[in-house]
Amino acid sequence: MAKKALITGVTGQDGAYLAQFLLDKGYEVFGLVRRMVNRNFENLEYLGIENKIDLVDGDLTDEASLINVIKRIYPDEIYNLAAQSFVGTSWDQPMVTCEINGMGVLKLLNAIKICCPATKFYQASTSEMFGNVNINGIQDENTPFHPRSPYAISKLFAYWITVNYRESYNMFASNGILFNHESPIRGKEFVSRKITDGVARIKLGLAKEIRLGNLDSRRDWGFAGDYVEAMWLMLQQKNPDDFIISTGKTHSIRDFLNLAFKYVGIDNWQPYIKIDPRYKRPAELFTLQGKNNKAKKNLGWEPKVSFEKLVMMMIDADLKRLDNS
Ligand code: NAP
Ligand code: G4F
Repeated sequence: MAKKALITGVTGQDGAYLAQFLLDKGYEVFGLVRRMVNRNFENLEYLGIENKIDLVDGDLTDEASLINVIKRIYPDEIYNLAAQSFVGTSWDQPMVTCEINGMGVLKLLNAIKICCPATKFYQASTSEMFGNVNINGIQDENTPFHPRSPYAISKLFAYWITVNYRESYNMFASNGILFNHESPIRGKEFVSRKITDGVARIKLGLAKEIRLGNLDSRRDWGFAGDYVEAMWLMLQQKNPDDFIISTGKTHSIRDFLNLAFKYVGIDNWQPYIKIDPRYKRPAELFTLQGKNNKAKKNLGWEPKVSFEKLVMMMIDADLKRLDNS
């Protein structure tokens, strides 16, 4: 019989790629979707899987809905990818962010403990939890946390409650500490897609500038399609554990701009960039670079898509989209 997986956040970037990955592995895939006036299945449609997933109604902030869904499906694996995932918004809406990203995870773990304690659980933890610790070095699973945003703080609660349920109730609950990962279906509010969409528009004569904040921050950027495999691998291990998933390399926003503009034949990008204080953050996280040795050794996982290839893939996809619109 096919294994059953429940994905929360299935309409997001990672949810769509993970659903595609699990469908290819022969899983029966269920996706939790919350009520919206206008539901958006764009990412699932982009990957051509919108009709292959069983969509179930529920919201991470509503424990009763989670219990109902879990009792209906009895999934073998649950991947919790749902979140208010935009760091910038977390200063404007700190309570909603903590309600979904923090308490929502506790509600989901509790629902699993009550209904199906043997179900394996994956929690989407984040490199944001490290903050500026070890800024000149590389972060690994032993680096202490110092979160710098309401988003990171909410995720730190979720990280520890996942560890706690594992230790208290012997549940199979693992944290993936994922560094930034992007793709052609990344939300346009994130800097990578904002740049590739903006560069494509400038190339096609549809825009004149891109407004950005801090160009000096550095991120360890990988491809989302590679990272969802690591999520799955974590739940195939004998024992639950926590893993960093990253490329091990770091680049600045300026590096990203250099590469993106160069790819469309523009060498001097400075005139197209306007610094806008609206996009600067109250507390910045300057540098992220993750050491992925544990994942390489224990999961046999490695990133396949390089930074350069990722940027080109995203620009190609944005050029194609805009050409067709
Ligand atoms: P994303 O594209 O923003 O997707 C977030 C998903 O969560 C959407 O499907 C959204 O549904 C859903 N959601 C939000 N609030 C919900 C609620 N109350 N109940 C049910 N669903 C809800 O995020 P992503 O980039 O795919 O990231 C996936 C997860 O990994 C997130 O938890 C994120 O914090 C974490 N993470 C991401 C990265 C990265 O670089 N991408 C790195 C580390 C960790 P709607 O369509 O209804 O809005
Ligand atoms: O693309 P970003 O918004 O991603 P950020 O804040 O690193 O968060 C992403 O990665 C985390 C993993 O480390 C996830 F947990 C989280 O859910 C999300 O997926 O910003 C990247 C950097 C920041 O330093 C920001 O200040 O880019 C800088 N930046 C400069 N100008 C900008 C802009 N960011 C955005 N979004 N928009 C700008 O105009």
